[in-house]
Amino acid sequence: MTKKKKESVNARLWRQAQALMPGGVSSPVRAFKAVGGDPLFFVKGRGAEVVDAEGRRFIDYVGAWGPLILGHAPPAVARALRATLAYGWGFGATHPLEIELASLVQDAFPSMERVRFVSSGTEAAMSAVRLARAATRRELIVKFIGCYHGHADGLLVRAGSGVATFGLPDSPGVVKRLAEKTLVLPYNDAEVFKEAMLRHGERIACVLVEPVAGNMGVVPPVPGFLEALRAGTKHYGALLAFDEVITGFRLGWSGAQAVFKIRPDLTLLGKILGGGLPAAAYGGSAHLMERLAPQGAVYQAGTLSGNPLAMAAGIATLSVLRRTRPYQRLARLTERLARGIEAAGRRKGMALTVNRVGSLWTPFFREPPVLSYISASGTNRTLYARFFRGMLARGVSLPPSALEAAFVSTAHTERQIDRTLEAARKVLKAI
Ligand code: KE4
Repeated sequence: MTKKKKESVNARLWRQAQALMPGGVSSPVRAFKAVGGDPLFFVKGRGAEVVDAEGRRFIDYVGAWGPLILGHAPPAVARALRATLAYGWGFGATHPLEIELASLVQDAFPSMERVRFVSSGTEAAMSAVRLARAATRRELIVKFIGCYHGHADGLLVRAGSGVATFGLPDSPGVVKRLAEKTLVLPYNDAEVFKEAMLRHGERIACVLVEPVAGNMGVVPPVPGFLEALRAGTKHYGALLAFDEVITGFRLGWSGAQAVFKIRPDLTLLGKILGGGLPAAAYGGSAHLMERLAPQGAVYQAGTLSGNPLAMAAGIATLSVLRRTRPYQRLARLTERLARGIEAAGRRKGMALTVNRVGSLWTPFFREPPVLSYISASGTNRTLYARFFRGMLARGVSLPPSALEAAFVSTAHTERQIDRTLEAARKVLKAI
């Protein structure tokens, strides 16, 4: 009689989760489908480390997908949350903490003369698009292949057959005639953008872009690309929206728009803005934002918008960032990590390039350069999956998808970077 293998804690949780939630997750990427194996259940985080349900510890480079730039459970944020909890955490009324966070946002992003808080990046993106359509009285929008702005119908759109064609639904349930209102263009191709604006510019309400792409893996803008978007939108009277949900407060205190010196008409924020709690925002000039209800007629609302707990976590997080400006150290740690992984790949004679911008990084298993969705999606996903699983086995948690950004936090130490490189050298040697 073969003894039934005792079910591990993780396996039990995974079985239970799948019986209750579609795919066993609250967001698809968490299911590890792109890398294989059962997902882990992380139950504790401290600094740059997470602990799974079986007590295994990992150096974490996912950071809850970007919000945790200060690492897990930073004391300053924990203190702010405890203090806020004592007074209750929801009133459905404007709260003084919203004023405090909005003023921090304005300090960082002068282009955001008015800020509207929402609870997710998806909400920020869909609302900004609605506002842009109302303000310009135009229907068409532009997004770029490989960029992700949340799952609102009009943004779950993939490129059509041609290079600059109107979109096709990228998910069942997305209505075709809505998808066709979105022009999907190749990221980092200023010439195709210019041609598209020549043809459609007068009908474009807004051009939405990740100023540094993080959702095809990390792909920086090539010189001139963002400038072309700014010039083209200005020329044709379309609005330029920077989706800084990842880059906001990540690339620097004032995000990508300060790094690249481009003032967008609309900015989307999220992730770090809430310090790990549900908060996001969109904003722009007072003249534009005053169109929003209740001042104007453009409707957008949210029960939990401006939630005091999320505001408190955001204020504490941004206050630490504004005071400490940790960006040079973050970039230096990330550069050392990227160079070390590339060197390990070279020793193995492997095509391996690590894109990095500030504390964002992605290993691509292919020859450089990786500056477009076509080149990013050409990464060897099988090798990435083996790398991912090998690193996990050696106590390093990476994004469970080859086309996502990894994140270094202020909690990562030189020693943890060393340990990560030791693990990478062993894994790359073995795969
Ligand atoms: P949320 O609706 O997930 O809060 O934000 C959507 C969004 C908008 N803009 C950018 C640039 C984003 O990266 C995101 C969400 N990012 C993904 C990971 N790349 C979140 C992780 C997930 O989907 O589970």
